Amino acid sequence: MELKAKNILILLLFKHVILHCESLLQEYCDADDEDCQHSNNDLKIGQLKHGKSQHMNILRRIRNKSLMECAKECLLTSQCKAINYRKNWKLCDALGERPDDEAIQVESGSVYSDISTWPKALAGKCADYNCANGKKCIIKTNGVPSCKHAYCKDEPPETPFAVSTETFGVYANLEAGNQYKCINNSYDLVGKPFVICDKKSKKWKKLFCCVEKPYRPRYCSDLPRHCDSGTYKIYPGNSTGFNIYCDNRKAWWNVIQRRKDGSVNFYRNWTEYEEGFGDLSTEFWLGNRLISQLTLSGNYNLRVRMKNQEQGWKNATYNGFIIGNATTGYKFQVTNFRGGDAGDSISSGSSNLINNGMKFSTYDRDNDNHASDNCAEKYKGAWWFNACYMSHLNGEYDQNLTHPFGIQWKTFPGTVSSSIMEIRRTG
Ligand SMILES: [Ca+2]
Repeated sequence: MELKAKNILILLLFKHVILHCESLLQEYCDADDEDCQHSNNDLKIGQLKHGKSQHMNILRRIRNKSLMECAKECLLTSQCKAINYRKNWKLCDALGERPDDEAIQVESGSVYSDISTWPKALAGKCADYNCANGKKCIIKTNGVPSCKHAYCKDEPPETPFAVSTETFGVYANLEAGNQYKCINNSYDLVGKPFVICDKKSKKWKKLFCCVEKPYRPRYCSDLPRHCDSGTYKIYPGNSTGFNIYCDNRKAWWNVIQRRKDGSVNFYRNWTEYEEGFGDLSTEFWLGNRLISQLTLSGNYNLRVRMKNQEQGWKNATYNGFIIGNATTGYKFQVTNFRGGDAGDSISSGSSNLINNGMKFSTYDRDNDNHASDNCAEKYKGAWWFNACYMSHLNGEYDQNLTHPFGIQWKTFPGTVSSSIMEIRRTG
């Protein structure tokens, strides 16, 4: 009985709202939007706050929607509490929790409406179907409701020394590209001026950082720590600069090699290994010339991170990493093994297999210690071969291969599926 009384009260309230708002609602309906134009008591329309909008916590910004469709999108979207609707732009914002009342601003041409004042029935079969944060309800072709990713559920990342240039606030749709600029011209914007909600990871990605001028890092560790891992141009020595992948994990590391998916062929000749190849965002070899140039310009540590199916990620770190110049055959040297759960497969093992101290070898330049074999040719890669190796991280990418073929690190048994070789300046 109590429930029934409550329902009647709600109906009466809606009726009041509709009578009161109908003329106002009309002006927000498009001429060809029949549903909206002829909304009546069956559609208990929300309370509209004219000339208002919420500029924070915008879960989704959807273009080309009518007001009704906008309310529907909000009902489908998990965590959606209200909408902004801008008639002139046909622009719909599905809004998350309002941080405080001050988050509602004056904005002419916008209406704000709390979603609780709209009938759930607008969402059809999705009306009582709850999706997890970050998702929206969709009706599959067989008529059954289901959830799919629609926005980044986390807060957008911090952007030191930068401000958003989005007129209507930062929004979180999958693939949203929110534009930013640096606070003033004492900063250079490095990268692309966007923060995006990445479609693949469903997480925010910051594609830039604002760095105090002049921007001329000699190596990755000259970058401020608030910059994210990514590709940067560095200028070691008097060089004109080159692009490198900088990894920001507890400290800055310069990445010199990466394997992850077999998308790049690593069976290449001397010149290609000398100049570098591949794609800095996927798989690559930075190039012996540049690795040599970097490591001869200061003291570096080498860290190798590797993953295989059996054991997951493991690592090995070395002090004093140097690659000699071209006349030494890009000779490989580390001072000592510093530690790591992957074990040492560079400077220990059988003396005829230890890679430390060896020249680089490719199929077209046999600098190895094997009298009859060309190790690079035999193992379809290129490395600092002895006769032949304890480690070979430039081997053929094929998860079906087993030792001695494929990508190998002797003290980390199993074929490696991902590897990262990175170096860090220590002085
Ligand atoms: Ca040989």
